[in-house]
Amino acid sequence: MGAHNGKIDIARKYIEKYIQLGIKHNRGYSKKYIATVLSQDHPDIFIDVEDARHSVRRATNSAGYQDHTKAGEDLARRMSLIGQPYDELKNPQPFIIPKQYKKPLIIADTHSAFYDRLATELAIEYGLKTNCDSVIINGDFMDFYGESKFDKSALTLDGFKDEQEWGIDMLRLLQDCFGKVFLKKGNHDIRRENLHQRLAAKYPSIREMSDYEDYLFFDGSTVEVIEDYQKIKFGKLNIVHGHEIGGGGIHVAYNRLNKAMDNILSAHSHVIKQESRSDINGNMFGSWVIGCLCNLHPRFHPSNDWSQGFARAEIVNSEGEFEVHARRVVGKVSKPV
Ligand SMILES: [Mn+2]
Repeated sequence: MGAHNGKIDIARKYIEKYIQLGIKHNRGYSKKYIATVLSQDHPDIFIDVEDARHSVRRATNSAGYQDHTKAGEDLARRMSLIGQPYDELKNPQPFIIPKQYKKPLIIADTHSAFYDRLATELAIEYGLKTNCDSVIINGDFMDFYGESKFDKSALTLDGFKDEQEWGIDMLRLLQDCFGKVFLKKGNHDIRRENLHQRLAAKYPSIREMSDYEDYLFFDGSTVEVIEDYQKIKFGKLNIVHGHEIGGGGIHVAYNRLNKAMDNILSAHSHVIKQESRSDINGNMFGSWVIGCLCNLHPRFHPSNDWSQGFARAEIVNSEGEFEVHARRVVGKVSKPV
């Protein structure tokens, strides 16, 4: 027994402890993790993490850890020493619109600097006229064009500060008009965070960043932010921005209905489409793609088949059944789709 065996003995004790913890909590601890704890607990014995890792490896290569897995405890022991999967979703549960909100105006794809003033005004006006009690911004409220991977002019890069002011002013207007704002992040809203994460990997000093609530904060704000991967439940209607479930193409409403296999309202594609289907039992499901509120011919995508539109939804009974009233912007007015 020399110093070397002492190292392996102590590594074995830790490994056994983490195997038992792993079995108990149904999770795994990597050898690196165990080595890190070992070297922190025993700086007198292990020079560094690599030194501890060497002992952990030697210990786990010996009998008792390399048994061929038959079933049951052998397999559970082996799985306890395999690292956890990466778990990045903060709250993967759906966001449920509280029952007190029964008539939301639903808008999407304003894209901040590229928003269309008239279309946005028509949407707000319609929401006010129909007594909407809240507004759901269904993604791509902001654009963050300056942070896209496409080439851009210095002018658009320079607009970052104004963009933040636009976001705050628009949210404040919507809250004043409807009382409550639900702000779901779309693929453009998260550009800011994505860029920051890429930079933070290089420059750890900038790891801290404001979250979306803080970035768009104003005095008296009760805006609720919904993550980009989180779906919204409004009674029996599922609401997603669109990028979360894919299913684009010409038949976007049909494709998203097939993906969801349930009622679905989405945006993201900047077109207006509707589809409905019945299942084998006669239950009917609908799909609404609501169009955008941005400029139809922005410089980054001048020719396209986009349409401007918006919708309102309404809960009609205690079962959570609902109606969707979709609107299309035509000239200077909005009309039912
Ligand atoms: Mn989008």
